[in-house]
Amino acid sequence: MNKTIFVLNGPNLNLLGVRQPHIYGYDTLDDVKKGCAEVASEFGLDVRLEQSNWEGQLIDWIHEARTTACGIIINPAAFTHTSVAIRDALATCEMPLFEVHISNVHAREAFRHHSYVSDIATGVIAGFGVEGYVLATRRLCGLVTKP
Ligand code: DHK
Repeated sequence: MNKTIFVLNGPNLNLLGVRQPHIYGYDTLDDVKKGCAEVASEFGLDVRLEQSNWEGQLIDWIHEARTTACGIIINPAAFTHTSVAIRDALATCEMPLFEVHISNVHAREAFRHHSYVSDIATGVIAGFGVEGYVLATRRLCGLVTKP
């Protein structure tokens, strides 16, 4: 079995920690990576965290995940609400898929209420801050390591 969990992040999340901290908090993607890796290691798994502002790059990583990952956690950020291409790429992956949003998208502007990913995801977490990534990691690890 592949032992790597892909944690993919979309546009503007490179600015996590400094971007609108009242919405997204002060933790950085490095903090996210540490938190997820810590949990994954309890299960003998590891984490590859990536971020891109480019849709095509995210799609390339999703394609890579198809053969090298045991599961995907993705925060597509703004692409959540716009990208059929990311949805189609994710739909080709036969592994657990968790969609994470740091903020509660349902309590924000109406255009953030629709996701192209949610209905093909194993689970969705929104509004738990960056803790959402860690919770998704724990659930994913449980799913892929259960006998
Ligand atoms: C992050 C973004 O950048 C927004 O475009 C999404 C998401 C919400 C988040 O809460 O993590 O609408």
